[in-house]
Amino acid sequence: VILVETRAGVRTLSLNRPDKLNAANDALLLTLTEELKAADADPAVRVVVITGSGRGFCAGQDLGDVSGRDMTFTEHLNHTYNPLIRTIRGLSKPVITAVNGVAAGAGASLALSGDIRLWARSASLIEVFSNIALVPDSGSTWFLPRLVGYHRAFELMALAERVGAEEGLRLGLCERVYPDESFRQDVQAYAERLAARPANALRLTKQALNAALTSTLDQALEKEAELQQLAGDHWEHAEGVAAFKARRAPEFVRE
Ligand code: LHQ
Repeated sequence: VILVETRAGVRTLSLNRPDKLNAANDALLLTLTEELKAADADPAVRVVVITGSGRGFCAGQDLGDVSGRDMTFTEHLNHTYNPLIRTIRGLSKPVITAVNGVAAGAGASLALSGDIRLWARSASLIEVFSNIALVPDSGSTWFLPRLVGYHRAFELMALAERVGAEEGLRLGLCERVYPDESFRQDVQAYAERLAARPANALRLTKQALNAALTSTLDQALEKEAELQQLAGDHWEHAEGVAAFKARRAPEFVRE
């Protein structure tokens, strides 16, 4: 259900149920979460990419796989989707969600959960939940209003309208849009560029930003002062300063 590939410090995890636009079943969600944890623990991995096989990114919950299950909705979310989203947000390495096609329902939440969101020109996002009279889950109620404000978020959720790449970029649902033809190469090149950045500093930056999203200014200032000490004590900082003084490019990757 998940294809795993590592190239030049970039671990790519591909959702692999292309016939169903990578709709999620338990096996897909639990395997993806395990693979993310494995990538976090592997020193050869500096950046993680989550993408989809075939023409879709992820169509959300596999609706053919829900009837007759012995779990409540609450139990199901706490067992599969919520640990996945927490793992992405808590990962010590940058996670790129490379949205190659449609991202719907929990698949839209997954698309929004990355630290960097790269979309193919033909990608789209649908907060599709209200089509089946459910509420947005897997973090959509948290991510989307922070990106577009309450009102646009409510409208997108209430009408379940498809947001294409151009509008997605304008609304801040993604950082970059690339042509379909070169998407996978463009994502790999972007990820390799990110992989050359100082990993410790980025880990601490992710920590600081995540904390700041729910903190006061005072708390953010305190957190920055605490984390700056950890960054400043690390060899990466010495290397950055030495490279600046020597007018050369810093080398942040040490095998
Ligand atoms: C699918 C699916 C799908 C199965 C396309 N399942 N087969 C959490 C916890 C507990 C319960 C419930 O939910 C959740 C969170 C959620 O994610 S709820 C939201 C669930 N997702 C949906 O409601 C999306 C349903 N799909 C769609 O609306 C459309 O398929 C989209 C807009 C994603 C794509 O439309 P098209 O590009 O026109 O493709 P298509 O509809 O033709 O789909 C292609 C195939 O994929 C098709 O199968 P077929 O055998 O006919 O080729 C679909 O049946 C299948 N598929 N989504 N979620």
